[in-house]
Amino acid sequence: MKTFRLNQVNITSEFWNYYLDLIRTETLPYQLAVLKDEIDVDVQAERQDASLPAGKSHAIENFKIAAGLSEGDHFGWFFQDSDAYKWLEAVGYQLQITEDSKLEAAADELIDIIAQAQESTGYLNTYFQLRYPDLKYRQLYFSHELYCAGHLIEGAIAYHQATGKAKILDVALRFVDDIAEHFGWAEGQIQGADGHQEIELALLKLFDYTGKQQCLELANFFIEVRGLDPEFYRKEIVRNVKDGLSSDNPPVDLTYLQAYSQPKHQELALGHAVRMLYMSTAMAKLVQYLDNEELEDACYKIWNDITQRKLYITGGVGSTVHGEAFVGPYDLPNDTMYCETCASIALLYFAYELFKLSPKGEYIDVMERVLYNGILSGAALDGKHFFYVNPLEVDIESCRFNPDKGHVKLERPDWLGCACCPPNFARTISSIGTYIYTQFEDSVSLNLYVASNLVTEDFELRQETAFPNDDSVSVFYKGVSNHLVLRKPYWATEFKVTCRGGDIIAETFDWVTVAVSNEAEIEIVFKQPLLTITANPLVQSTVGKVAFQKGPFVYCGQTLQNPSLDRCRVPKHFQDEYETTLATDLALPYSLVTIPASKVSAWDGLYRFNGDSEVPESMSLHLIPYFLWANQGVSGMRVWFPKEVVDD
Ligand code: FUB
Ligand code: ZN
Repeated sequence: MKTFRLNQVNITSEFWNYYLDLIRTETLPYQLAVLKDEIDVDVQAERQDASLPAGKSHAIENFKIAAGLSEGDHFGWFFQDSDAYKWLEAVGYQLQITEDSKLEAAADELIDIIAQAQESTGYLNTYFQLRYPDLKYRQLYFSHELYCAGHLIEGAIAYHQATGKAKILDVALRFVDDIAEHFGWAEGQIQGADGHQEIELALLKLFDYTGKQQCLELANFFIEVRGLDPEFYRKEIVRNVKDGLSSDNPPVDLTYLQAYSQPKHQELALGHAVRMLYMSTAMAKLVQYLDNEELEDACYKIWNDITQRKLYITGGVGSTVHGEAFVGPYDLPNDTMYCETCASIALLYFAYELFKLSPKGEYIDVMERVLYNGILSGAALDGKHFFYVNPLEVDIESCRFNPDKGHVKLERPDWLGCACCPPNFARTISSIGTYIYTQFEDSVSLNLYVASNLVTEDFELRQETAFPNDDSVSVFYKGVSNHLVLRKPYWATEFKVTCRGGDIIAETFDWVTVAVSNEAEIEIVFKQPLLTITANPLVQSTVGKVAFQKGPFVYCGQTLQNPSLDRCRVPKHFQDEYETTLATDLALPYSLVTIPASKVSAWDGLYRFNGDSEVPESMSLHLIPYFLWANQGVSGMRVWFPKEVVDD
């Protein structure tokens, strides 16, 4: 199995090109200006807590100070460096698909600064270099040094792949050497892992890219060592206090950072959602290189725990702000949830690695769900405003007054003090081309319907479609004999495949396999009706409610179009009585869905006793794709709608 390089996949889809162009021409220049503190933007803390850094980014200034090019102190989170690395990674992906000399020059300038900030040993982390040089690699419980190293590695690979310029890759490789010297099984080496996973998956990418065995071994080491000694972090803290290096003595929460046991023995998605999913991604990646049944089994168990019990319909994960974490099964509150954009991104990565391991449609289904919903909602259509938290229900007054919702923002801020999500969005969407096709031993799968051309040495494959705004896809194939495995999305009805020059040789509920030789033309036609979604009744927050989906998009209602949204009830036995219009009032065209609904009336005071048989008034409920919400100003919003209470 292998994925195709981004420069082999030329995206022609209007929908996706909107994002690709937006990120290259608007988002990345904007993000760079923010990272350089060059523009006046409103940088908000990600949640209500006056002690959190906000107000400016300072990410690039931190590198300049560490490089001796500027003076001052470190500002921002101890992982602020990673914002710049993720930006660089996004630039790397963009340059693989489109030339942009301005962006490349800006990236080169940043790389020069980063390279100068690196110590002669290879170590590179501006927070520790500037603030706590004596604590390097000694506070792994929170330090994020290896997390930042991981993002440096990913950025370096993407940029090297795009430009062939080795400078940043050399920086990354020298840092890896330094890490390999300090961490490992040998006596005197550190036998512990970074509190925030990321290095593991990055090292595996680096192994993929360079073939360096050291990277595979180190990735395996970090996966194996995690949770091996549950006392590791406590001992580290005690040692620092004893050595007079730090007075910090925080309580250690091993579940939060998934170090309560070794990953191969973990079965549940617990703790901080992004950490959990970066780790799971690395686990699923590792078993593609090293046989490890226990680890593989753990991946499937974690996957099932998430998708069967802990996944929001929007592809969001992480039900609580406390620790930005997973909680117990079926606990999916719609209005206090976390659903960090990064967590959905991490779930996309995990899903795709599992798909490569075991090509089942369910992985692509989830991948597509997070992509079109929980990830796209992370950025505004102008590419310059970002959500960190992606709610499924927003009541304006409640968000203003209820401190339990202090993290739920009504509009996407310009930037965030903890800016992990904005550049994560940019790098992930810029690499969309990776997810469309996958090469297996004797077949190519078409995972996502995205108008594009795939060109390899052996064949050319073209998808022509206006999907998601159309119900058909034409596939043109030219090249060696092959099997094309076409995904049958679960949301599509009447999925029909007709071939000219190819034969359908197998069909399951989620795939159609077509044998092709030389040249073939395949026509796929399907329907994307409005689907009503009901959650397992064990999910208390959605009892008696339904949500709507059309094609890959989950829908939501906004108070802007539906002033009585919070009193709205949808028909109990909803049939097909809805209208669809192609709306063009936003930068991207979308299907506006209108359904007949009713609204109940409110009264003065709170309670009435012994019921009341008031007749609800009818209304039309206007629904838009969830990812588009909050693009037209402050608005209440909801994804789940209570059903009408009527006698059967
Ligand atoms: O800790 C680094 C990043 O910041 C995490 O992945 C996010 O959840 C945010 O806490
Ligand atoms: Zn984030």
